[in-house]
Amino acid sequence: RTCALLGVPIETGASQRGCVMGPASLRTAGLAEDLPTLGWQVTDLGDLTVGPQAPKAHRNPALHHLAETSAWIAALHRAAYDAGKASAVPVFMGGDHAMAAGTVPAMARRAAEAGRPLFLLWLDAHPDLHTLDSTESGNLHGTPVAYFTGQPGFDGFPALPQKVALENVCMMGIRSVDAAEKSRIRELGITVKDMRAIDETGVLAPLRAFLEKVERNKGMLHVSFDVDFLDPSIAPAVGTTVPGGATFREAHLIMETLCDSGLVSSLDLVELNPFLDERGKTAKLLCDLTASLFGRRVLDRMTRSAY
Ligand code: DIR
Ligand code: MN
Ligand code: MN
Ligand code: MN
Repeated sequence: RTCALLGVPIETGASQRGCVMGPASLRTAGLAEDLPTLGWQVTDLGDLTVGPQAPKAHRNPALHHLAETSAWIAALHRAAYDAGKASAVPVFMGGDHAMAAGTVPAMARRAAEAGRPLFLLWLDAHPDLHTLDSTESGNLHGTPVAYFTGQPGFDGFPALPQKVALENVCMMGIRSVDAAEKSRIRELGITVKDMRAIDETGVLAPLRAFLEKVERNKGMLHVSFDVDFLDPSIAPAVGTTVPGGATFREAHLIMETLCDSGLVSSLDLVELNPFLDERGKTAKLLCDLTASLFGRRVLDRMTRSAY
């Protein structure tokens, strides 16, 4: 079983700087050392780079860094696809969530070539469903889901190589939704297990229902993990904390259950801002959650100083 790590130090989609250090922080926390102990052969592909870009104008004056972010997305359409060729399970170490506009379509193309549909588990406080016109913050990390499900309003982004079917998307942990996103969720009928739903049923029932659907359809499964999915008390290193997030055990149980399913074929770890971290606490938690996804069991877990 092979896993490739690709660093994606993009921060132009976020409101504040720091995500550029995400891949380095995950490496420092030991991501590449944890996975081999679980029987995985790990290759670190290093960090993707994108050169300076000439500015791109857009009718929405709030948008910032459109040219740079678009260049990252185009570079990822190639690099993420190649990483998917090079290993069974590529892990994309972000970087802000705009990178999902690159990784997810690349994984959809990989799935399509294997004759399989791509499913997407979106773990986030936010649905990231803005178009280039509807975003008021102008932060492009709020737009990838609308882009890769093929919604209109993305002139300025690269042409979409392969779209993800709306009915294959499941969102969990959602608790901060802008008005334009709310109407889009209703209109498109996206499956959103918000925090209220998780409070009521726990994480397991909706996750198992989704995994059964992936299995029935012989799908590949991409997991996009935004740090702000987690409660800020355990994961402070993100620019957009929202109270009331997933607990330590809810998050681990999701990862352990995903591992048991054997269905996960790629992973994004996004929005880690080490500038806001407390002695690497959030980076270490992300590494431990990734280890749970890659097979670490409760009884294997090493004692680690408090989160
Ligand atoms: C908000 C925040 N909906 C925006 N989005 C974030 O700026 O559009 N997504 N932080 O992860
Ligand atoms: Mn996000
Ligand atoms: Mn978020
Ligand atoms: Mn907003």
